[in-house]
Amino acid sequence: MFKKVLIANRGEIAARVIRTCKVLGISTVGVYSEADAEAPHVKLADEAYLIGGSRVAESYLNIDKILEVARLTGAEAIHPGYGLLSENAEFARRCEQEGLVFIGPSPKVISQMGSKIESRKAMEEAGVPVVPGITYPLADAEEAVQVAKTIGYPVMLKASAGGGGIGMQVVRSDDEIRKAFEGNQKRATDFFGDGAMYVEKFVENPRHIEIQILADSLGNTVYLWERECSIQRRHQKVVEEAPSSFITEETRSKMGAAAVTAAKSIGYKNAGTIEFLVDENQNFYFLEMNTRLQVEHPVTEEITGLDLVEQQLRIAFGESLEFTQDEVKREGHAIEVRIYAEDPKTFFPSPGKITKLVLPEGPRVRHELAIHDQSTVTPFYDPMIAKLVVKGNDRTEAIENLQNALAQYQVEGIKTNIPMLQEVASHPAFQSGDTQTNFVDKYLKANQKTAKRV
Ligand code: MV4
Repeated sequence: MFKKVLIANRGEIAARVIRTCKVLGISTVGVYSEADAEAPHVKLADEAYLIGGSRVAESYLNIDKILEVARLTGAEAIHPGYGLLSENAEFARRCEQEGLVFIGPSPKVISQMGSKIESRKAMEEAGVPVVPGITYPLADAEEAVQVAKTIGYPVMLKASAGGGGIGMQVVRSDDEIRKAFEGNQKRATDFFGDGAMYVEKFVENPRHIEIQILADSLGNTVYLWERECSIQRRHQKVVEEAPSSFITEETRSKMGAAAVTAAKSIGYKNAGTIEFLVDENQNFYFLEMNTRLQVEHPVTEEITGLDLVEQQLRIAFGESLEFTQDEVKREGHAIEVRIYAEDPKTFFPSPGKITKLVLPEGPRVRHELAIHDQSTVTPFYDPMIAKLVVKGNDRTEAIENLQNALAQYQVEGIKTNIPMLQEVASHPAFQSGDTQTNFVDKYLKANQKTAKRV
């Protein structure tokens, strides 16, 4: 196993990766920005280095600086966490050039899956179901109108480089496409430096269900069941759970097999996630592939008993998976909620100093923390400050544990979304499993008030 690993990230994910490294006897190198001098991950790492200013462009995205720290400390591998440089093909390539192991797939696979058009094309060729649509960039709005004629309205106009809903719009007529095309293309160009657009059929009331896979460098690939992540607000996930209460055993095994096919067809290596849209009739369609560890990985760990960071490290070191598909466990039900430092009424970030932090305890409660009592939440980074993960023998028990844990959770000094999470957990629609992607707009009071204002 590696002796020393650099963690090119911050917050709860850096702390999470360091924890597993400690268990495996791997020495850890942290990096941090000026704003993060007192952050938990700096204290947890065996050694940590200041790499620049508070803004991510000056520190956590500074490839040269991070590679310099790796060189100086003798780290053998870099774990990128999620966000930041985790899906940056250039960073993965630079690691390779420096003789460092990037804990992730090859740069080629990262860029292929980073393009929605390229990934749709690869999946279609591999026989993985994709939403009906095209796999080449549109020349202009008129071409989009022509394609919409063949697939039928409503369609979705999407940016190939898209993320967070940017450059994406549902359109229901020729005129709407003509009105929407240029604006979305411009937004995609401004945000991603890539204005390639495509269209696909709009799936009504879908669920977002993703399959976790593990693939080693020897060609072994397994799926670790699914996560249901339909409850989102403006493309920010809020609640994730495993298993999904919606899909049948038959859909589950078909989606798992499709995810394994997808990973094998591109020569994937690492932990990875294949996102699918699932419609009301259990039809599923490839949406995109995430070539990193995800925020919501703990729910998969809770039901399988596996440590996904450990698996990533073993795979990156060249080890073979130690279990087969039949040996992957699925036990109980796990739910994760994301705790954001935000005003529950306006949803604006709420930076400040945490004056009191009381965490619920218990055998079925797990915390992933980016904060501690007296720590300061700065406006420079993602406002997610913690994740609460609960388990139960079944979904009902997990929801009960979630409600109890949320009731005991105390954060003072900053505002958090805990009231909104309590509203979700106690909502009859959530409890009955009616968790479609429109859940927040449809059921949550606080959101409905602001939705009208913005
Ligand atoms: C869709 C869709 C319906 N039909 N594509 C949103 C984020 C981006 N990654 C893809 N998204 C969607 N793509 C087709 N063809 C609906 C969404 C969507 C959505 C998907 C998952 C979770 C929440 C969502 C909220 C709004 C729209």
